[in-house]
Amino acid sequence: MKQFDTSLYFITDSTGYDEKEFFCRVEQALSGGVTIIQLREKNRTAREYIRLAQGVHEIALRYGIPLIIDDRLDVAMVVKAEGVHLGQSDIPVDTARKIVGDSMIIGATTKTVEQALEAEKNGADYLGVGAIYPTTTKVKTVLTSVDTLKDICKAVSIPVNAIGGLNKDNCYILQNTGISGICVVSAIMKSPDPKTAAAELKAVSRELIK
Ligand code: TZP
Ligand code: MG
Repeated sequence: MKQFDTSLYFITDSTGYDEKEFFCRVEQALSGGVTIIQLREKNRTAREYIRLAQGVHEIALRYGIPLIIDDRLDVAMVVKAEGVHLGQSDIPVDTARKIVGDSMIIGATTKTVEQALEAEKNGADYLGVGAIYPTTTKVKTVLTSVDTLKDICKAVSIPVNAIGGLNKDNCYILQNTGISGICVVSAIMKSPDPKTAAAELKAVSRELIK
């Protein structure tokens, strides 16, 4: 059985940072206590994506934290990442599961109970649900209500994480929803102090899910 903790799920965004600064921020976030990390790159060639993934994986392995690759199963396999995250227009979850077998973590983005049940049935290990709040991160998404989030948590037995515009001051609306954790990009990535930001968010998340 795969063991992973989604309580503080950090999604990277290298936009605006050179490689040195990006890796430095990733390391600071890990030292602040993120429990799982996703490399999310939308405008990279496969080779650039692989290079960045290798760099992030090296750091994440030192902290014993699983690396998830967004969108690209091939990149995840090449760098031997612990997992892949698939959206509704990426490789279908059941196809990915057939290719990688049981050991790789597969996450799925879902916005409705139907999508969530389908992803679970097809072999997803966890779900990301949102956007809960409007986000400044570049993404094609619509808002998901807290009621829908709650319904999804009730409907499935795999971990469900909330995502979208979350920061330490606005997570309170996620109380009693049944989530297993929060996903954040900018609250850590754009913080002047990613380590402290991660530590504070982890405390908030642990409080929410206890
Ligand atoms: N999916 C829904 S919202 C989002 C993604 C990838 C971006 C979340 O970024 P932030 O900066 O935490 O709002
Ligand atoms: Mg995707």
